[in-house]
Amino acid sequence: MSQPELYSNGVKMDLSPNKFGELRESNDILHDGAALRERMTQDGYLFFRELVDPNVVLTARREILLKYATVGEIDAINHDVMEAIQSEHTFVDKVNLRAFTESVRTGLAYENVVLSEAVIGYLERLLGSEVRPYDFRWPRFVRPGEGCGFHADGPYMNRGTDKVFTTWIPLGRVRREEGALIVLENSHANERLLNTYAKQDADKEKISWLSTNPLILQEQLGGRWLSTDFNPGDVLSFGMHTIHGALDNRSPIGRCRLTSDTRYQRADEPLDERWNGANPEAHGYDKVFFPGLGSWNNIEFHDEWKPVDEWGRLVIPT
Ligand SMILES: O=C(O)CCC(=O)C(=O)O
Repeated sequence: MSQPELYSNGVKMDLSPNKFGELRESNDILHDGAALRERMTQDGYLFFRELVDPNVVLTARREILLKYATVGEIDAINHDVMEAIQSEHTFVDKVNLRAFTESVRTGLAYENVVLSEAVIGYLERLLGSEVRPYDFRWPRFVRPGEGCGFHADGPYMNRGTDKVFTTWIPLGRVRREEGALIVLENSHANERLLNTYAKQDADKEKISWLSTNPLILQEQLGGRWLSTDFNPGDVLSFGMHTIHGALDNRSPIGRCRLTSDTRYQRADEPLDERWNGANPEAHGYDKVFFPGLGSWNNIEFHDEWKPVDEWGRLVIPT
């Protein structure tokens, strides 16, 4: 089968074997805490096939996609809602996005995935302690044509401890050309980044993406970009220093990508207050997490956090 061309941030990926590879699967060590820690230290990520029951994941997919259909983001008239085909008639700029995003983030079926025994059990073994999931969560809807810049999570999550772990969970099948996550091999151990970028605070220092060019970044840091075709139930987990981003969603049939990224740490370590508590501050109370819409050709909308008015509606600068 021929490999589709892959792009990230509009740049064509180099798919030669020394530049691009498959994520290593770690199902063989899932129940061995010491082995999980050793491999996380060595690779900067752990990847499991079908860690979560696929039916639990697909129930969450349906819960969230019905909400996106309600605001006209996906076409549930001409297609099965589970196909997540982008609608031409979004009215997302007319609704209370603050309420909408909270409803997506706190849905019961979604929580059943990110707080599942399978996910928490894995993290308990990895951390060797009780686990504290972050209160804020990042279910992510990525339209065709959209993607994500390269970064590590540390600068966004490091106010309490840098021993925080992300899980990236596809809520349905995500083929690589539909916007799969990519991690840069060995980037978590790059001394220069550990001494500079990793210590920054994204909000205080107002930093943006480390890079939006996968080839230049790879040239600078070395390593292969790693990814795979993801299936429901798969979980990719990584630490705060692993450089990652996404392949652009170039679905030939207009399928939107639905995934989740959530964070967890030891319960006995201090928390980053941006993401925890009854009303997390996130990146400011006047913004909501709503990635994408760059095609609206509005520079503000290249940010994943969008300004909203007092009614929670998108503020579209003129
Ligand atoms: O899903 C994506 O496109 C980006 C996710 C991400 O940046 C993260 O999990 O930290």
